[in-house]
Amino acid sequence: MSEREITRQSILDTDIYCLTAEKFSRGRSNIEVVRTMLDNGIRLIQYREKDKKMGLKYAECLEIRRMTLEAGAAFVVNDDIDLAMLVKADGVHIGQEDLPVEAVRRLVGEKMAIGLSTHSPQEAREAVSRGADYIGVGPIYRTFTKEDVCDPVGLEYLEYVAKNVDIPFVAIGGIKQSNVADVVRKGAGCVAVITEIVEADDIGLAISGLRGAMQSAKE
Ligand code: 3NM
Repeated sequence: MSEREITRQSILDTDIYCLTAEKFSRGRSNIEVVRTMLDNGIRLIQYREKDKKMGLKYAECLEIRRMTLEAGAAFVVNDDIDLAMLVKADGVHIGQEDLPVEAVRRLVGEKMAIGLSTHSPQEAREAVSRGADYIGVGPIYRTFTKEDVCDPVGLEYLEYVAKNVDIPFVAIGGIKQSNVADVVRKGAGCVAVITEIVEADDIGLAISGLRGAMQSAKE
């Protein structure tokens, strides 16, 4: 796959946004899973590990940063702004209860993308006015991967964002090969997935299946 320029504006210019989750990876390490993702053409990776110690997260992020740079892929760190800055990630992804976007911007400077999870039209509007570079839109379907997640917002909220929000967005939550066509038809160009990929017997096959279903929905 050809190299792409990674900027705050272009970070979501790809089809699948893969997130790590070692506890769902069936004995495979995050490094091994990310290697397979990159080898199968994934160009946007988010490091998301809620339960690991900071020292271990730092070591894993350093390695994933090296691997993503080599592959010409973008790298985003979830929650930990210090970690994102230390490893020179392309972006940091935060939630509604984290520091406000304006404060994160003061820390990370003008180059790093800030992604914000949103669950309603009001949160989407606020994300734009606070200066987020992209928003997560979800959970589209029920998910058991994220703890304390709200009820699914369904395709309706996604449709609202596709029609009314001017910054890039990514659909997330319970997205599978079997339902991704509906998500694409409602306007999502990029989908974020955890278990559909990290839990798969064959990660390469899961990626090509999802990609194929997205392509057919676009045709
Ligand atoms: N954020 P899976 S849903 C990390 O709605 C995350 O903001 C969500 O995992 C949100 O693809 C979610 O396994 C979990 O359902 C996505």
